[in-house]
Amino acid sequence: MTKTVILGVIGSDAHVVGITILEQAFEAAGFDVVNLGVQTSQDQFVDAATEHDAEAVLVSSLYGHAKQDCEGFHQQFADADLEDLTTYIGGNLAVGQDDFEETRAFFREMGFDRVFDSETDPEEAIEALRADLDMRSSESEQESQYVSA
Ligand code: B12
Repeated sequence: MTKTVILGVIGSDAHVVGITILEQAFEAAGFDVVNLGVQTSQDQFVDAATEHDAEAVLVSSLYGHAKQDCEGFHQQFADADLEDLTTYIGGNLAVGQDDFEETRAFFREMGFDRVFDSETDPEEAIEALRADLDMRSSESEQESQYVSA
């Protein structure tokens, strides 16, 4: 079954080239992509995920304000009963040349399942998402078998 992913650039960020490439790459890989474009609010991500019954949300941020823009992001999904959604973030997530492992740890702590830097090849994210979604569906199949047994 085709999996739907929501894609957007969060906050006031207007860098559009990266998500255009990601949109094309994910579509070519067989995903249904809902591209919310630049300057997307947290509410718009949540509304789109609900409306399209999405499997994953991919957040892009290039201008260095991702930490502020993502505050409360996962709480909003939890409030909408979407806490099981797979969430990725990528781009230039911090201002300047911070140690990316620290940046990754920060966003993982915030609740993102995976955190990618600006050198990421879209294929890497596609492979990761395929693996994560397959894992999730086989886990829930196992759970439902267990529950029904
Ligand atoms: C073009 C550009 C602009 C253009 C944007 C035009 C447009 N509408 O897109 C303009 C001139 C408007 C602009 C403005 C600004 N910019 Co600018 N911009 C760039 C620049 C030169 C290229 C960005 C780009 O298109 N790259 C090409 C695409 C293909 O790569 P990408 O965007 O990185 O995306 C890839 C990866 O990051 C990754 N990725 C991205 N998101 C995600 C998400 C997920 C889930 C995954 C898996 C992967 C992923 O995959 C993408 C595809 O391969 C970069 C520097 C650079 N060389 O990257 C600076 C840069 C991003 N800008 C920067 C800044 C600071 C700004 C401004 C704040 C400047 C200012 N003071 O006004 C403003 C912000 C305006 C705003 N509201 O957003 C900084 C950010 C610094 C930081 N984060 O520490 C950079 C890095 C320049 C720098 N070295 O200082 N910018």
